[in-house]
Amino acid sequence: MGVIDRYRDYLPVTGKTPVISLEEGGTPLVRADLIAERIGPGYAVWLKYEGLNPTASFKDRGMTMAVSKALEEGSRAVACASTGNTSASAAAFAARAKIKCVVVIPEGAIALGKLAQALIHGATVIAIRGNFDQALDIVREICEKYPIALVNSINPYRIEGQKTASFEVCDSLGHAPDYHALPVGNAGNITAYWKGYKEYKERGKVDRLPVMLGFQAAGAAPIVEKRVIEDPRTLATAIKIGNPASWKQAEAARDESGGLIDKVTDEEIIEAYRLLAAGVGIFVEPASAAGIAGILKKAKQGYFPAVTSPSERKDIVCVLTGHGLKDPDMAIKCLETPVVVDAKIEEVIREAGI
Ligand code: AN7
Repeated sequence: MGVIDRYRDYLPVTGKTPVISLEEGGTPLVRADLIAERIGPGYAVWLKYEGLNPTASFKDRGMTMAVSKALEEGSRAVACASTGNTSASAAAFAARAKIKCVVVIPEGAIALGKLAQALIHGATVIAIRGNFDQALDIVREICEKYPIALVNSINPYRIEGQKTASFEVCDSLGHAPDYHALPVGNAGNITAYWKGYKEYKERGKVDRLPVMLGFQAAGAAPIVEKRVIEDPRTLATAIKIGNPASWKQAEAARDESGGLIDKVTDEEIIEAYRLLAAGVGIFVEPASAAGIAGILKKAKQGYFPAVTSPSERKDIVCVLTGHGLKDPDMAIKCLETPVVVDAKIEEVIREAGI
């Protein structure tokens, strides 16, 4: 069952809404003691593994809503600007809905897996000589002038679908976490999680709210630096965004929850990326490691208070937004290439150190 059918009572859908679903959501919440040990005694770290959605990123939750509502409202085409994952998701759901999908991306700044997805799902892909923020401006204007539904996260239905992830976190834990950490790019995800947590509390499903911890890449940290970044830079291409569309909402989530939005360097991101893969067994794309890099950085700074009683476990949920196979180039780039030997057993044994 997809997120619309599972959480229908919390979503702006009716019996007349044509549900376009790829059975998104229902992703696991994986405990990661290796990370928790680095936070401190009494802490548990849970990884919401959103890379296990149908197009391998968290975007599918919002996209099922956006495309279903676009279809309900009579649109025959959807469009988005994207750093990659939104385009992959939009292309897949549009294919399922049998409508046209136009995606505008920054040339040369999209991970290979994401571009392959958009193309194979049949989207019309246009690369601009410019960055994500310029692509979004163009698509916004096109959708104002033509009968095409904009499916970036400024589309309120995207946020509605996306918020189901916080319901799942609460349903899995049996309560809201103490802290909720995630990467921040265009800031739709942090906006949606916060909305979801608040709604679950209003409906009496949980009795508290988490502290929201958002992390931007240091070279693309407009919210942290309180200014638009004209030329954002980071190897985490998914969050290479200089002027987030949901800037204000992200600040509201931070302030209302008593949380923070901080930045992590590319080195810290890659360190967390490798730790997740080699130490925890979960392969994510670099942007997804920003949340882990962030909590490790905050732990080193003494941000997390000591837990005094063993019965008072504190839960940190970290969202892993996209699968590592989205960006295979990055994994290969930061590792040594395999040694090549002659096809002889002795040579393989020697190199393997058996
Ligand atoms: C893996 O696909 O903006 O703060 O166009 O792909 O909600 O933007 C992707 C963003 C984090 C940031 N992790 O989320 C796009 C796009 C991954 C992402 C983010 C993105 P938001």
